[in-house]
Amino acid sequence: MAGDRAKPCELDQEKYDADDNVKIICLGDSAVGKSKLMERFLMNGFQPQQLSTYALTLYKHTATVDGKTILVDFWDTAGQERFQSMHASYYHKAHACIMVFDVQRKVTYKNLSTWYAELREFRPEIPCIVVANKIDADINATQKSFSFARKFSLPLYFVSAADGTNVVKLFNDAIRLAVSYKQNSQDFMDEVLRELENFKLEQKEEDAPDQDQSSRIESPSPS
Ligand SMILES: Nc1nc2c(ncn2[C@@H]2O[C@H](COP(=O)(O)OP(=O)(O)O)[C@@H](O)[C@H]2O)c(=O)[nH]1
Ligand SMILES: [Mg+2]
Repeated sequence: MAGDRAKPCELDQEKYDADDNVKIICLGDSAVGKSKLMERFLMNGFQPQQLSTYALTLYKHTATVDGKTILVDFWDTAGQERFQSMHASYYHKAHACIMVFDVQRKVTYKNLSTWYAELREFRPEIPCIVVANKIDADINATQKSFSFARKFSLPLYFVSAADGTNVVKLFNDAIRLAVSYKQNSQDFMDEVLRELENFKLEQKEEDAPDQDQSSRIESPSPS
């Protein structure tokens, strides 16, 4: 109805220009676990706002980064991802992206390239974390090589919304990346990549070559 198109204040995106406000978007196919991940992270006292007119859900969160209080809005799709494309306003002013696939469904991994292309069309520079979800359901997933992340030099996290593995780390890192992007610094992104790289090396040294089931970063191609 054209008459009552008054913009709800929740969608006033001007606020994301303020220093203490960041917007983090979540992308990925239907049913990969995007909403479950949000809920898992914000388990205590989250208040999702369903904005059904806009096919999205906002999760509000307050974080402390370097002693500063940051208001974080996580944007979650609510059905529109079925069309493998989001409205431009979804990307508008976003400071970081969490891009999820389901380790049990290969097609959701393949579709990352479509999501990534659309993300870069609207937000060429924002930090993006690739998330392999549901590792609880496929214990061998962490052993597989998911080259997509490496190809684009993106951090890759193996997580489970069901049992909580790596969920808090994922979101806290995403928040730091968003804040650091806002401050025009690549520093934290570099730090995360370095940390993941070291973790990978440590794992390689520590583990028996075949049987390890612990969560680990993807292995580089065999040397
Ligand atoms: N085993 C397992 N199932 C999960 C996990 N995360 C989500 N699911 C299930 O996957 C389905 C889709 O989750 P949902 O969060 O709605 O996906 P979304 O469409 O990406 O938001 C639900 O049945 C969840 O219970 C996980 O880490 N492990
Ligand atoms: Mg959802």
